[in-house]
Amino acid sequence: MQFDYDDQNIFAKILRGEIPNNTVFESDHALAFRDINPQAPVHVLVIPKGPYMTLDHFARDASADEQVGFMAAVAEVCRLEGVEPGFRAVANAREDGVQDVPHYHLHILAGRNLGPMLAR
Ligand code: DGP
Repeated sequence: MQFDYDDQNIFAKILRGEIPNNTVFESDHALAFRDINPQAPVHVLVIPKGPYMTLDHFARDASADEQVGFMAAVAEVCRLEGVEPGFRAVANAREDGVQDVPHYHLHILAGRNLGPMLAR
């Protein structure tokens, strides 16, 4: 699989500080910020700082430090957002996954019962 990262995507612009965001957490390897169109009371996007398009791209090519750093950011977001009653983590990828922004991001959704996983 060939991954051609587009550095003009909106999350690349957020990482460069060209577009503002509502930051929840930031580390050397990851940025977490509130989704502009929240689908639940808590809707945070966690993104790696490196140029990865999708979860499978990140899992294949990111270094161990980047992967550990990313998951540590997920843990920190869960702690900060108080998701004890439960949450959902979603990573959309490519066309069939209906991914709009081609920079890997994990949606963290919480704050209400999220219902069935997929709408029919
Ligand atoms: P996906 O379909 O998985 O690629 O989701 C992309 C999400 O990104 C979608 O829920 C809306 C959010 N989003 C798009 N543009 C912006 C933006 O400029 N700022 C923020 N905070 N979120 C954005």
